[in-house]
Amino acid sequence: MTEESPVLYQGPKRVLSGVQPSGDLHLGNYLGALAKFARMQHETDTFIFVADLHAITVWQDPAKLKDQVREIAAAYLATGLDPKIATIFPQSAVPEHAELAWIFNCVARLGWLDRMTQFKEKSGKHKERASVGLYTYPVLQAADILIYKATHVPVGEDQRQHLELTRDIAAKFNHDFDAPGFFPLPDPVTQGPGARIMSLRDGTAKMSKSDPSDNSRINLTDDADAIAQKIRKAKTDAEPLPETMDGLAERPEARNLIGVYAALDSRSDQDVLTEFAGQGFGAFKPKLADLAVAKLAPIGLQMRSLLADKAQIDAILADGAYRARNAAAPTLAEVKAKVGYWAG
Ligand code: AQP
Repeated sequence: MTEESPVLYQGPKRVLSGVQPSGDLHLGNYLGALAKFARMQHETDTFIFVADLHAITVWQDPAKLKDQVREIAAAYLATGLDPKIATIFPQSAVPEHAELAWIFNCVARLGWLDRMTQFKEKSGKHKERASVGLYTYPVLQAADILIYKATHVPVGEDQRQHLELTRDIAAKFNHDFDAPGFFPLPDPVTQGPGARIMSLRDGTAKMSKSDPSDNSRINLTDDADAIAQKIRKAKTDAEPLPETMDGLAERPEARNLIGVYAALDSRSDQDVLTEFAGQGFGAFKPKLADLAVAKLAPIGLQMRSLLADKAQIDAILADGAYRARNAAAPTLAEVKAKVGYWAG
């Protein structure tokens, strides 16, 4: 007997992703996520949100949260998202995310969440003191994606495990509620340069907003001097650059800087090595600093100019929220009918 193949989702391709307003955006967020958003909006229907529901899984100052949301929106715009093409909105303005997340809390299994490595990293030694929201964060993430029946999710490598969980939740919902092919099993879009940018101080740790050392990351709001200085101070070694990537296997900091150069210049790592082979960091770092300043300083300038007009950013977010709710509401109505709830 042959096993029946599962009924696949037949709907259109749709992109969804988001970033938390929980600190300064950095080069890793830009290369791993924002740069991909701007590229993908031209290929398909694109929804990009500011993840302010996720942000409060750890403490956020209420007096600052709205401005933090505006900053992420400004970063989206400054890195090329066009609100006439993509739908850009704050997550908290679309209550359907939270409502679907509750239903998914009852679909997801404790054992699945227990395996999430990001919770272990973020809760640290005192996991009993972490918020319940931090633990169920990946379930809300599944709702963020599936409320729009998104099929493609551009993210950095660190989000792969959460995307697997989204696929498990979608498959279990489709199975449990006798709805074959109702939800898509979305694919993470991690390929391409910059999927995992490492700290400038430690080539084995991810570049991260929450790293206490500001020198570990290049912030999108850093000016030209700060960018150049952070690259000058980046940890490296005394060896010259090799001819092939194999020669960087045991040199994580050097490999990271080559990767950053390649991603910023839209070239392959090997291509960059071929240009710099035999040279030391004394020669390479100034070239990388020039490139990073040329690519990133204009983003910071543009963000500052956009943030000077809060009313304009708020209008873009309000329009995006209206469009997002129109897209989310029909999915939630269908889900409620499948679960056996009253409509409305
Ligand atoms: N170092 C990185 N390299 C490539 N991509 C990265 N991303 C984050 N760090 C890197 C991607 O950026 C997107 C938005 O991330 P987020 O702010 O929603 O959450 P995060 O992954 O928790 O970001 P941080 O900077 O690492 O924050 P903290 O320090 O709070 O943990 C995601 O697509 C992510 O993959």
